[in-house]
Amino acid sequence: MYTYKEITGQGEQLQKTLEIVENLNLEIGNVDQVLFTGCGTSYYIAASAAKYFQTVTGVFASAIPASELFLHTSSCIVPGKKYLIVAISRSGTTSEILIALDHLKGHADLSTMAITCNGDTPMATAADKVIALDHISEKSVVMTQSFSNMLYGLQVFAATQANSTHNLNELKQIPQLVAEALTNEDLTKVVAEDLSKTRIIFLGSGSYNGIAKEATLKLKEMTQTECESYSNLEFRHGPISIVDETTVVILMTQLETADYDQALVKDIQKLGGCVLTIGTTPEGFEADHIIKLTDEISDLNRHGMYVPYLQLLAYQRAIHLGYNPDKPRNLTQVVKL
Ligand code: F1P
Repeated sequence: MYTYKEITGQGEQLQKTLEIVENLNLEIGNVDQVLFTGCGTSYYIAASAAKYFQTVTGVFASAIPASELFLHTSSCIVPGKKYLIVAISRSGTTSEILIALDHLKGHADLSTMAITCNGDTPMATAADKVIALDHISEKSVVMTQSFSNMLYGLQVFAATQANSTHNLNELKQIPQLVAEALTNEDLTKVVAEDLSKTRIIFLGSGSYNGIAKEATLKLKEMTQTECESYSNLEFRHGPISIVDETTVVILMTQLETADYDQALVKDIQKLGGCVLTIGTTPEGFEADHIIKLTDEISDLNRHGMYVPYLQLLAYQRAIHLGYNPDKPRNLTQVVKL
């Protein structure tokens, strides 16, 4: 199963990504807005990367699905503003991203940067600057290492733009921590293999919301389970009505949201739902299952550590259900229009 190998072998690849991005000269100059874009998993990278970039650099950043950039340009681009478009694609050949880059040329004052796992593609050629992570050559249809490495690469990019030694030093610890993370696979199996839970919800807030969305996509792609994701407290505003004893909520916790997260866990449990938390939690925090991550890395830089658990959970459920995660239904590595 190459999907399994790609999920569990991420630490080494992240180290290589760090070295590549640190050694590139990626000065972006003065821009009003950085617009991160991609499709599917690559769009979810954009969602997390944009929030991270804005927090670390103070430059306004947002994420837009690539198709929106050419279908609804004026809702994404303000005339007269200067943009950096960051195009994200594992393959570098997805139709929407190529159409968007071509379309925007005439519509905005912009420069472009691509991040991809294939530096020799139309997207890389079209962009002014490229982060080429050619060491990631995934066989799996579903994106695993490519998600974690492109997101991590963009975090290192943001920290170097901001000259932020503190953030960079924390990010440098991530490859080793990820390599050590998956030693106990039972931590996710307890939820993945519980088939009495048929409704699965992923919650993450801030720059973790893109990861919650990606976790949902991984589970859908590998198991065709209908699942949902929300920003943590948004879950209370309607979606919580679906909670019952068949529901499991996987909640990404951070130290700065812990009090709110604890109250949310209790509310879900009161309705019969089960909660697995992944993240940093203070002493005394209660949930049905807890995967506790180190708090030596701040909330801002810990993303890479959550990802393998969420990918593994989808993989384990697929195996338990008798599906082949290497051959997901109705999917191809690249979608072309
Ligand atoms: C993006 C993508 C994947 C999805 C599927 C089809 O590809 O939409 O997220 O899982 O395999 O392609 P890319 O633009 O990053 O190559």
